[in-house]
Amino acid sequence: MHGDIPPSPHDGEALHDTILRKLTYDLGKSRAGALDRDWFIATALAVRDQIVAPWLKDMRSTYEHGQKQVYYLSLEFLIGRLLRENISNLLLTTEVKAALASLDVDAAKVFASEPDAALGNGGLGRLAACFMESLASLQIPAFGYGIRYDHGLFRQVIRQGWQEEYPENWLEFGNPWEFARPEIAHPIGFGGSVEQVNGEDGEPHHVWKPAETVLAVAYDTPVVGWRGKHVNTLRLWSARAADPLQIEAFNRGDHIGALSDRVRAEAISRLLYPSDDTPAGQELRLRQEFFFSSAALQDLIRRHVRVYGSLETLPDRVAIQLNDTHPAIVVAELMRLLLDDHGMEWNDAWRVTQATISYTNHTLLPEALETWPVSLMERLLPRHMQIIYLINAIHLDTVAASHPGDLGLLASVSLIEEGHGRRVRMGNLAFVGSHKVNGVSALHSDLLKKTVFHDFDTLFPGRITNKTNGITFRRWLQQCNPCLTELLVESIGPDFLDRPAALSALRPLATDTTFQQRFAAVKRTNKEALAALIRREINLRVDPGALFDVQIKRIHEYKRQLLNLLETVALYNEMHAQPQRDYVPRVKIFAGKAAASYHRAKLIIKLAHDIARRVNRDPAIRDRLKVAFLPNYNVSLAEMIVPACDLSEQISTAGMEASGTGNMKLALNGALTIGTMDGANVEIHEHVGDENIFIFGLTTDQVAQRRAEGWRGQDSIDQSPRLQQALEALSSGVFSPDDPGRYRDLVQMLRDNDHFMVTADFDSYYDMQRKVAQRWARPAEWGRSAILNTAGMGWFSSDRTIAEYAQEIWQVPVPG
Ligand code: 26W
Repeated sequence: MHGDIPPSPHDGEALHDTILRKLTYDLGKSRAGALDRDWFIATALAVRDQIVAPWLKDMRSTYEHGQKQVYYLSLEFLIGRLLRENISNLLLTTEVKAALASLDVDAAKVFASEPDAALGNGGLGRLAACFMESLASLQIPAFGYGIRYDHGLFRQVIRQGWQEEYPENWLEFGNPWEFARPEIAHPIGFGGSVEQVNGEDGEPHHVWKPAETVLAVAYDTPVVGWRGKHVNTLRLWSARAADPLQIEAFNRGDHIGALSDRVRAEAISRLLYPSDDTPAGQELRLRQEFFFSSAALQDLIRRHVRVYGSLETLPDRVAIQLNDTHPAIVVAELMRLLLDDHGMEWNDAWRVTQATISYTNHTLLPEALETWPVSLMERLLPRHMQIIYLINAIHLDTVAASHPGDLGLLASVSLIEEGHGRRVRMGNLAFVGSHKVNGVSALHSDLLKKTVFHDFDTLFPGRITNKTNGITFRRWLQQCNPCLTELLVESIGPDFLDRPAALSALRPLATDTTFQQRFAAVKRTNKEALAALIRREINLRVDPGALFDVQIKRIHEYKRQLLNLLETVALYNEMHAQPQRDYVPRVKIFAGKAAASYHRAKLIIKLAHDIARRVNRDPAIRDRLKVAFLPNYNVSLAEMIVPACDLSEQISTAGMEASGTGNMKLALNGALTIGTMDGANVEIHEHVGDENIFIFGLTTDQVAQRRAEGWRGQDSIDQSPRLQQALEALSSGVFSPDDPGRYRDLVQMLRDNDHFMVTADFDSYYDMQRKVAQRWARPAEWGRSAILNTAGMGWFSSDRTIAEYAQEIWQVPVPG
């Protein structure tokens, strides 16, 4: 069936036997001595065997048919666990569970013992993982390229309410999914000098002589699509020193110095940068970016030349997508490889580069737009800096010719930022080197055109396009919410499993009382599981009958966890002031990590804990309000919280959240959203209908207007007695009796400045939360809205997003 690929040695053998064989011969363990973790590895290896033959077949067929391949370059892939995903996509879930049961092994424990691959910070990294799954599911030949960090995102421990960071060690017991490819090792240069030599053609040629060379070694993980129809590759690079040891130094007795080159080289793939805060200015970060960008290009060029011969045809066979500017150096590196290594003329090389590359922008926040000091670039990547200058000179000449005398325009579209210390603007480099540039929601793409890339949009009309983000429904519905999936299959048939838009067939059932009850029963089951987890993790009892109000995402001021917490305080005050009123019981659930250096975000975590401590123990509140902060948010925790959520908090300052994808996961699983007109909330609002979402707050334009008017937080606070009272409680130490001044500066910041407009949106948020409570008090109405959320989310499948990229950016066919 797979040509000359022999069948897996375990084909035809019961899965039970294969797992046992792996345990015995690959792990060297007996059944009696096996830990859950050992069973996980044995099971994963058995499952992996089933993946290999179709994987090799798909790769071969891509070349045989001359198919164009997509290369998704991302510094982050936030994958989570793979066992449940792989067996689900291979339609082996029942079989694997039965095999483990027959071995007297608890499948749930085996699944839970897989460590999360947390090679990402948040939305951008998780999007890359969803995209890889959708590419395989749509049978589009693709490679993901990234870094195999020894340590992913830090483990968050909460001590006395404060976040502490500890290294995460996902590879500690080995990674059964990957194949090490020590023979695939590309040399990556750093530093040194550029020599000009005269070639045989009499033209000057440039030769970069790096001072230092590090090897990029490939590790491949197969990515299985839905129904196992297609398998792609995630190729992650690990850094190795060219020389593992300086023998001479070692023999001299300098045992540490003998390893210094190796330690320096291998530092490149040691650790994921928690860069949601500010772009890490460290040189190491730039080394990481160049390391994986160059490895990816060398790899795909070698493959292309081997199969197709000439690099002139690169854009016909290769589409390179840059996930934000982290791999933007690819523009200069591809030019260098084409010019210096393959002898192409400048104009041809530029045409090939632009036609091959496209770039996705994920944030408008100015502090997150990458720039690198020219001096650093000149030292680390001297040839690239020359090429960037040349690209810039040609680019600025063209602009000057069409807009004579417009110096402001030249300054704004230059690849170099002049002024205090010259810097290379990676966003501008990515823009000019790409044929398409996209934002990640309709609003965000619109704002790209109006703000950061306004001048570029005028110069290159049509280059900026929108590709609204999506999520893979396999992980975020089928795998994380099997009860709901089963109910949906029973009610509307299995069509939606292959065609997410078919979820709309659910709409007529939204008013069906029996269906509402079944939908609610599924939610209840998921909430009971989450309640048990909350009890286990933070020793807090919560009532699964209460409204589960959820805010799960990175902790950042623009995401406004503080707004949610202030509303919690105001509600708490209200419960004391008006104890006889009817309040719907509510559990406020928070989870998320703060960047280690982001002090205010860490203070917000502390505030959540301080509020929780007081509210949860207050006998006057009884069970009507509970606050739970779940530590160490990651993909696996999200998979527990998402199916159990009633109310999804998407409350960023309008204009600041590029898209959001958690908003999609929660709504898909039947949560109602309370949110601002920001990111993809705008499109979720369109798809689920105005009466099934709670939109509040200032719009992007209103935010901009207030800022222009010199608005201050105090102006809003003066209008709101309720907010005054809440702020007074914080600044006087009601929630921090051990350190009454803990929140004084935070409150003062809200009065003086409040850049994120927490105070401006407070009243409308508070009022909207009361409408949420009213709806909750009418279960049939809530149930109807919840069902209509699930029914309306089909469009937000990452299959739809990827199909749009394929057709409009990559020019690759979407089979089927
Ligand atoms: C300074 C704040 C900040 C926040 C995030 C700086 C940098 C980042 C990341 C590097 C970029 C990122 O993760 N962006 C997120 O990308 C998601 C996928 O497109 C979007 O859904 C999120 O809205 C966006 O914040």
